[in-house]
Amino acid sequence: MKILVAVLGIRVCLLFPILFLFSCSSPNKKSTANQTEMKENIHKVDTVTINLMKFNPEVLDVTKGDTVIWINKGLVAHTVKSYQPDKFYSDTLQPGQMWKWVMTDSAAYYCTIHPVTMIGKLLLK
Ligand SMILES: [Cu+2]
Repeated sequence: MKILVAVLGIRVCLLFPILFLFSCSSPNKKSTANQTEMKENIHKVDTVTINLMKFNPEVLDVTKGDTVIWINKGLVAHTVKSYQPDKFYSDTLQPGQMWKWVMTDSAAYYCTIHPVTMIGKLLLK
């Protein structure tokens, strides 16, 4: 009888580490999958400040799916319009207002109110 109990005890002792290994390996796989999923779903938010009659930065590197927010911190109204027709065109941004666009492609743009001096570029990486 004592031998039987000892054998059972050894089996139980061996069983727990095996169960522990299985329980640990499963979440690790899930975690790796989640991290990959998160990387695909995370997009940056970039800001272009409009001030002193300029877009700052004038040239911005972006990744497809990134959101670009233009914030008018100047004293007068501005717009954000792509040179390429029908790509994007903000409403008039009064001082303090902002406008955003989700990037799908590279684009050069300008302010329709100050087209000579206010020019910017978004370069898709
Ligand atoms: Cu302007």
